[in-house]
Amino acid sequence: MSLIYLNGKFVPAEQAAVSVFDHGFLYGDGVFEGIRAYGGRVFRLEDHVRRLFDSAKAILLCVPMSEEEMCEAILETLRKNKLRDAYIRPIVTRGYGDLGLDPNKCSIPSVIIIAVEWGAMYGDLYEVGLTAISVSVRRNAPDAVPPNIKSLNYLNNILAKIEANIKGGNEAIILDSNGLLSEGSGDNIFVVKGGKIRTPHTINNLKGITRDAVMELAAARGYDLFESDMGLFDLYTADEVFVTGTAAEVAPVTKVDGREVGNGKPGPVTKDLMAAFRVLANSTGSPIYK
Ligand code: PXG
Repeated sequence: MSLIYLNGKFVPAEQAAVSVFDHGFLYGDGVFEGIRAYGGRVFRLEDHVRRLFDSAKAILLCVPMSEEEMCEAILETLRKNKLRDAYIRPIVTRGYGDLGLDPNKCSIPSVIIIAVEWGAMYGDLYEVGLTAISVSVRRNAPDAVPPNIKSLNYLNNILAKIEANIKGGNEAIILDSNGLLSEGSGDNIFVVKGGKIRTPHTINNLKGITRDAVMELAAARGYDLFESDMGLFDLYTADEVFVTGTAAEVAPVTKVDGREVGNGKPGPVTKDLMAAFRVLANSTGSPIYK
């Protein structure tokens, strides 16, 4: 039975509960992170915790602990559960309030950390590649719910995922209201054309930590990589497309809206970066056990 960190205590999973009056539940008023541990090390722990605190700051939510304390609580949750390869989900909600949406009625945020054993997300799709579908639902505008906030309100992404599921895709490609590429339902997107790698600016997507890592790896390997606005045409005519995310890692996309990407197989740049990411993820990170 796994142990959940709940407001400073470790509680057996079946007893780990928050109130139905928690505004995280009532309004999606809260923030979260998705973090991986590989072989006893947490990948980019400080970056994830920084983003969690940035998301909280953007919604004027004060996390009742320091970033260092949050890192330590995450490591302790992994130790309590004797985990080495894991998926970690820290959550901070507005906390207990009344049925009104005013966050001022909530005095104490809830802090939860869930950690579970976790392997690869897409199985043999890493060899075959994902089938992606551009969906009709648009990414939240930066002046609505900024897509940079990893908030507990994921309905925009869930609607996109539902549409991709219905249309037979493994992942959704979401455009913004101007028709520019933003991201997948849970990952960032990269396009390779003529040896150059491009990814959207982060105004309309989550500032992905895997995205950052892949950009660093690409630079170190001498690839020409830059951020740019792109549309469906760039996807349809790409040599290679891949997505990046904590869950997805680096995953090839070999079909978009019925069009084969390149020759319909994962391309050389994608494969190179997949391998480089695997090495990085398995050789760096904050040690769980000293
Ligand atoms: N965009 C969105 C909307 C995300 O939710 C990413 C990009 C990639 O960011 P990172 O920092 O992880 O490289 C995410 C992260 C899941 C799952 O269960 C999804 C994410 C993370 C963990 C689990 O599908 N998405």
